[in-house]
Amino acid sequence: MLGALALLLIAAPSAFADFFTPENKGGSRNADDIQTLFVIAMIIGGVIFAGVEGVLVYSLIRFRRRRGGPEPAQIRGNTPLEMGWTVGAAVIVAILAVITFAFLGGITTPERSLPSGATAGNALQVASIDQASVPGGHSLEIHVNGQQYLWRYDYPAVRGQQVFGYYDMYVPVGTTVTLKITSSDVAHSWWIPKLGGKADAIPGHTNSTWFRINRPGIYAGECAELCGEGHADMRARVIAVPPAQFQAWLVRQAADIKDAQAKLSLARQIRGEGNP
Ligand SMILES: [Cu+2]
Repeated sequence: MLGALALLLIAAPSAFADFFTPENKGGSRNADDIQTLFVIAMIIGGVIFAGVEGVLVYSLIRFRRRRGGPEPAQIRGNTPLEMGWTVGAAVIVAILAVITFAFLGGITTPERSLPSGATAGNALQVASIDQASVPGGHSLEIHVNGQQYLWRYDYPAVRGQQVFGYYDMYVPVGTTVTLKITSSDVAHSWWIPKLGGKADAIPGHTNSTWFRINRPGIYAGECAELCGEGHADMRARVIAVPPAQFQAWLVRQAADIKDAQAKLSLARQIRGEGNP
């Protein structure tokens, strides 16, 4: 049984993430900050765990009743000790709260795009870009819609032509991407571990999150809210490419969609003629 269990775990290395910590580093700053907070809390928790378990195991061995020996001392209550660890625990919680609030701003507030990122001057000259989401900077706003069982992305329009895609989200590197997340059926959760925390996708409500990827790469994730029988297949990838490549993709996608829509309406017209 143990062997089979170990084999199963080895067969699913992605379930380990980074073994002890969340997947991190090389994605986006908010994910890195979440990882740092996790490590700080884990170290404090680890020291306490080792201390408590150490004293417990030591006492079990050192002060156990020996065969034929007298009954060990029975101690009930120790006010200074109990006061001590109550105050100590409260101090640790306060320290954790202060550290968390120190990081929280950097996690929730989008950082600015890099000068090399996509701007109205280069990659986004064909699309409208949103100015409001990032203080003092610009961002690429993408609308994410969870649907049983896929993710739909709506990008800025290209010369009036809507641009959308599924499963793979293309983004330019060095550019702050702000996501507006919602759902058109049940509750889902958008989660690309290396690009930040989970964001619920709720029907009738819009949640926001952001990321900025500095190097080209592919970042995988999946729906993190059980949403029905196809939940396990509700994966997503974010593909970060250089701004010029992103612009080319955006234009091509707009043209493909325009073409497909034209063909569809033509097919409908033809059907309409044959069957009034
Ligand atoms: Cu789901």
